[in-house]
Amino acid sequence: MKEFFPQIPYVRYEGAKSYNPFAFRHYDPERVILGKPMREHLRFAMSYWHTMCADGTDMFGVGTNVKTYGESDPMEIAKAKAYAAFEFMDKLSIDYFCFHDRDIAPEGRTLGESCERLDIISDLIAELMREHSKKVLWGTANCFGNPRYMHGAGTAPNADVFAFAAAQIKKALDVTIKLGGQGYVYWGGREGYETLLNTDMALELDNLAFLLKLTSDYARKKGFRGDFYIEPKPKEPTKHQYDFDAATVCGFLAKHGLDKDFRLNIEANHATLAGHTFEHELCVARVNGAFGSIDANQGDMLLGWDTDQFPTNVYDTTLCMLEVLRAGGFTNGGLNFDAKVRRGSFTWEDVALGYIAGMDAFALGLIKAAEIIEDGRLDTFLKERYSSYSTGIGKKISDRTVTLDELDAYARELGDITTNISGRQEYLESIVNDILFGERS
Ligand code: XLS
Ligand code: CA
Ligand code: CA
Repeated sequence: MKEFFPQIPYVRYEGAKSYNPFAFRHYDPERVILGKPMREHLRFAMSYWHTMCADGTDMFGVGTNVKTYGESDPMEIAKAKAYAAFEFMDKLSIDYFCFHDRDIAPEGRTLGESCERLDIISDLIAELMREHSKKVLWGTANCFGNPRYMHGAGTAPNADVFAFAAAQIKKALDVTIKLGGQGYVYWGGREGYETLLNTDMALELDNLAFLLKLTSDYARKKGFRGDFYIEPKPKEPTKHQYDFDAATVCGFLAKHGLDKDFRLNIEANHATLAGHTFEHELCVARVNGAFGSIDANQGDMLLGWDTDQFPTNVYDTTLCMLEVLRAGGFTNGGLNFDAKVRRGSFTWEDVALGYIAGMDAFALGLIKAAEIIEDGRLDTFLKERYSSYSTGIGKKISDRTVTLDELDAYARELGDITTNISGRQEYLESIVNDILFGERS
């Protein structure tokens, strides 16, 4: 079998003292944290699009890393790419991958030809999955790249485009089911708008909900047991993306009766673009019973767009993993590296080093989040902060047994409120620092 990446060795855990760049310093797959191996907590996935397809092209220049795998015919490239993908996942100890239909097989001249190409390549991928023991975290359809989707897919003003998108998603679901995918993502792509002068927002949103219902019902009928995810993003490519943030999406799902069947795929970079922290978006998902999966990356606070960088900020990964642990961990979801190296990091070694950095940052985040829970000071503080709801009038509020008249009478007796206690934010932040960098760590 041809080796595509002889320059990348099999990456193993060597411990925090190792200087080997091609070793994990924190990700020790079998190490048990809070009763579960790290591998099962983290469920790392490779994104097929960034890793196997994106070559560094940006609006100012062509690619800097060739990703044709020694072939020139599009279908031969797709086959070689599949072999290369499994070699890469093996070398990085990654168990899952995520893909768009068009990442794995090139679009044909007609929808029929595109579907045939997907059948051929997904047969090969199914075989490679068995051979290499890999799983699909989620699949999706690229309903944004082709010019036909210039005005959106499910929200397009042109009914033919809606029909085309529905058919494309139907096939992407077929392929996801065939490959045993544990999830299916609907990212809004170009589902949004630039100006209300040419947009019927109510019609577009209703159509989008109908498309989700139609296609998710189809998948359930075909026996799909995994999760459907919506992936919030506030802007880019359109000025107003309809799936702005977790709260917007939860409201949309509830309004259209989709909240029972859909969860959220939260991406770190999209959270910060929406003006939220990553952990805020995860918490909104969790408290709405919609926590599902994560696109692991990070943005650049000085840039206003979606840079999809490999996540290396351990403060963020710690607070993220704290949310994941509080949500009870992943069920069908996992950590998909929707991340790419910078254009100037143009070698395959850089791609591998990006994954190692990201996987180690999340492994460390998991270790530290578990320490925060075991330390208990944050949880104790939180419990104490809301303790007024466990006795007296607070207990009655919690039990929902209080009446408005009772609250009125009680409040009139209070005089001025003298029972507020400090929020202690600075102290709590120092506890996090203590756990991240302190003597005990
Ligand atoms: C783009 C999105 C996209 C989805 C999958 O910003 O992150 O890559 O995750 O279509
Ligand atoms: Ca994403
Ligand atoms: Ca992104």
